Amino acid sequence: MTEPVRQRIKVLSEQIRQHDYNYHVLDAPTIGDSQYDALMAELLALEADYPDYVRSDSPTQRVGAKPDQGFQEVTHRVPMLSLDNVFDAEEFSQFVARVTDRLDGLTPEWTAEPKLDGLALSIRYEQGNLVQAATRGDGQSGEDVTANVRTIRSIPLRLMADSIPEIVEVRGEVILKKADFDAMNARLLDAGEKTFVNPRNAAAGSLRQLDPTLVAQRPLSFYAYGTGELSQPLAPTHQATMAALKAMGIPVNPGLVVGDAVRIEQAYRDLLEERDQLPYEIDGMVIKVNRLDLQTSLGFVARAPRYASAWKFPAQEAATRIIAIDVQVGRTGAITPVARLEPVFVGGVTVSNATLHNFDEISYLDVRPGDRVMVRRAGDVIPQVVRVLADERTLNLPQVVMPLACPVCASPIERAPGEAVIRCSGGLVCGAQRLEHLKHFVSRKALDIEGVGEKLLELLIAEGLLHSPADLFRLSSEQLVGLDRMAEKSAANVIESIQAARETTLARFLFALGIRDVGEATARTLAQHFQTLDALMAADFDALLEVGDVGPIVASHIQHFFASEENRHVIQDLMDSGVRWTEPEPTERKGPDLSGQTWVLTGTLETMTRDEAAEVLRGLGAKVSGSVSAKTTVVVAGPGAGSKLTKAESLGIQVMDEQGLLEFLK
Ligand code: JCF
Repeated sequence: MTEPVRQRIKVLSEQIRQHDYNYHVLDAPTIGDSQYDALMAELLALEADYPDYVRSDSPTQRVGAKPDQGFQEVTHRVPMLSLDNVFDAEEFSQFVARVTDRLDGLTPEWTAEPKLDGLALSIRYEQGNLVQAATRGDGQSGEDVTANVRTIRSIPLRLMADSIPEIVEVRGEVILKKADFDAMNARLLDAGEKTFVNPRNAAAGSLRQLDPTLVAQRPLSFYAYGTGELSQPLAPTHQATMAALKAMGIPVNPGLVVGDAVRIEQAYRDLLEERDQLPYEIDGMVIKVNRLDLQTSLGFVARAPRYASAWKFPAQEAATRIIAIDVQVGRTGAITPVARLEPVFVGGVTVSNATLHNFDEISYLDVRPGDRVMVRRAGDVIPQVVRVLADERTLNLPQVVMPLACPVCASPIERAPGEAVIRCSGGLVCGAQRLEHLKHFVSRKALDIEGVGEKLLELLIAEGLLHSPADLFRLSSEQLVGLDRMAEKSAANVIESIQAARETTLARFLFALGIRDVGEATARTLAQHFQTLDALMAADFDALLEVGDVGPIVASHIQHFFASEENRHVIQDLMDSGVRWTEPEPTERKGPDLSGQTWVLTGTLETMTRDEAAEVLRGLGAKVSGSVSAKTTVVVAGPGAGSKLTKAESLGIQVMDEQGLLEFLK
């Protein structure tokens, strides 16, 4: 009678193990969360009824008891090495030259992988079972964190492959993915607990938490990057070692590149570009000699191997001092506090301003002018103040007070219930809002008026020549000459480009109006859905909700916008000034139907810009994405295409060049 139960427990355990592997290692789950939960629930119920059948490697047995006295010390049988660093292409070449020299001129093959910014961990398997996990410590000995590591879902409690060496030590990095970090901090904040300053600290703090039940609630991940003690070799190269670990059920970083030094240098540039899109934080790229026998013959100096190096990225956080806190008024009246900084080099550029988002953020951070702070700049994102270096505040600094009136036009300030943002109520009466509004109107993705920039707009506003967008179309070159020392020829050019911009599209026009929350993509969807401006203006709330990606908030912003007498006047004025577009033809499309397809454009195109190509593809129903994944239908690659092309090739996705695209569209 109990044999079927034992059998069922075994089957369930194996199924769950397989699903863990599909999810964490292959990144390709075959069932949904609720089905997974159901399997787990059935197993838990059976084990509760038959405690004798509970095995220590059962998927239910990840959370164990708290160790009595702190963590035990573990001596690493093979030391855990750290890495030497290089910081630029020059130092990278020197590293390559040094290694090549030591190999008597043999040109080695290299590997490159993202350098995960987490916490190094060694996991020991004996007869395929996880028996011990230890932190790096000083490289010679670390702390026994086995009970905590058992709670990490992506780490198998038992290895999967058929023939496994008696002893396998896996070395890798424990990390928190960016999304998991954000969610975890939000939860901690909700619970009134202390939050972590970055994913690395959160991963380290979680792993060194004494109570495994608490660790189990922290969404830690693990990626292997090598091995420690092995009772027999796994493979002859680093690349093959990673493949062997993956086959045993260990997650390995998917971003491994293999090639000569030129290929590695290209991989560095690609990775730097992709950095912000990756789901986890990285602080550089690890470069290794691929062949393990060559690694061994190169040996190591002090605590780092000669065969490897970390090519570091520019730091994304740096300390500096706040000189002052100013406020800026945006296009929609939103008032944003801005920190003026002592210039600091961070994220690859010198930064002297950082956003503080809103006044709630200022009180939350308790940041004051004069404070030393950490500033973060990631990719194209606006630099931000992430925390105050509280220990370094020596004087009594004044707190920032929230303004009651707009600092530009003195109109009263409003705050919508439940919103953190405060806004100037002045609308287009406010000079700052008017300037931002006009800047947006002429910008590249709106009416795209070349030659009209912030400086000229400021001058025109100051001269009283520009109140609303339509005023632009009434300007004459005589009015421009002399402004900002503008010559007749350039004044004529500006007027010409303003006049040319009257010919536009409905999508661009809608975007240019600057309706709150109506970005480029929403404007395009609205134009496609309603076809005409009149139809959109006549749409009621429910009709707006029928549009994909328009929710109640956006719908109410749209209604609010068109309900305003003043806005309707601005629109009429623009039409009267000759702004026009050809209404899209309702059904007929000139080209293949690309509905449901996802296209990616990369590299440079010659006969058109990428934006123009994207517009054509969207017109045919395709979605145009910035990154390549298994869901990508076609990648169009021009000269200079990098990692996106490589990825498309490795995923077997159709690739075409510009010529191919033009043929295809015919
Ligand atoms: O991703 C990492 N942080 C990382 C660290 C990757 C590696 O391949 C490493 C490492 C530390 C030491 N390899 C060694 C030998």
